[in-house]
Amino acid sequence: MSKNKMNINWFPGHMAKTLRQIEADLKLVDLVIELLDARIPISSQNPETKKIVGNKKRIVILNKADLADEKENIKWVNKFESQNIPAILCNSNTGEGIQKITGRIEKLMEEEKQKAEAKGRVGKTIRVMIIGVPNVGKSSLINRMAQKTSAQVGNKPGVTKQKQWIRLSNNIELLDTPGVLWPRLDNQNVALNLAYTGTIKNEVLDDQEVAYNLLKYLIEEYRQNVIERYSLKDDVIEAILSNSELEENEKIVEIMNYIGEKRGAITKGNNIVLEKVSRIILDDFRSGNLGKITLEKVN
Ligand SMILES: Nc1nc2c(ncn2[C@@H]2O[C@H](COP(=O)(O)OP(=O)(O)OP(=O)(O)O)[C@@H](O)[C@H]2O)c(=O)[nH]1
Ligand SMILES: [Mg+2]
Repeated sequence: MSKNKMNINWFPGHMAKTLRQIEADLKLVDLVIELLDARIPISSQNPETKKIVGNKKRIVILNKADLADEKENIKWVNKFESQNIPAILCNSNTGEGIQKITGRIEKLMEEEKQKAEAKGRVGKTIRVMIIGVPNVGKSSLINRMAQKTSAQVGNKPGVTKQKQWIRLSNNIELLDTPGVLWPRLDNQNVALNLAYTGTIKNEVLDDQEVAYNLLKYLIEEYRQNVIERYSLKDDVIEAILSNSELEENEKIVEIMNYIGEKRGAITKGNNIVLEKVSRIILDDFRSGNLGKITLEKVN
């Protein structure tokens, strides 16, 4: 397994341009929806978000909540709320949780609304934009929010760059182009988390290395999910893990072999094909077949 792939630069060429675009768009909105992956709320957050968003009001959406551990979802919501950041769990594929968003936006803007009304400005529009790392579900969320309220999409005159706005309710409009932020890849743990969830594509990290590390985590934190998914035997796993003749990494490879045996990932010569096992594990994780799993827990 190669280690050197870890140090790849992650689209730095687009970074400055994207950032300028986001900064320009931010000037047009009152509030930012920051979309995070509920399975990796830390790794899917751009470290510069606070700086980029500045003093704008912010709502966090923990998306793909359907794929994450329900107990951990609740802990994460509480953690954000305890920092005064409204947080909502969503599944942008089915629309679950989406209906809560406009209510939270209105609540967050209540004070501004009253101030505006005191000055005689009634019915002021609240403008919102979505930001998030690639693949976190920005487009899905926009489509969901639009559908739910039978969106009116249209050009608005009077805005310097003609932007598309989607009217969500009487007074909320959503910018229909999301701000794509880059994830942080200088940290190997973050890079792996983004690879497990499919944010970083295969060219960046190799499948075997990613699957090996994922399985290691799953055996520690979600062992029963692995055992059930591949019909493994508890005592075989126990025997591998307590085998003092095996190094720690050999134990995980041994479990990969065991999964390969169970799933028929075997060549004619009866060798387990680790590449195939790796794909099986990664596909099962990403599609939710390994169950609801959170990779970063509140500590
Ligand atoms: N299970 C699940 N899948 C989701 C959810 N939201 C989005 N997806 C899936 O995640 C993938 C990426 O979704 P997109 O909406 O294209 O993500 P994006 O942030 O717009 O991606 P980029 O435009 O590439 O930055 C798609 O396969 C979606 O179906 C969710 O809440 N749950
Ligand atoms: Mg998109």
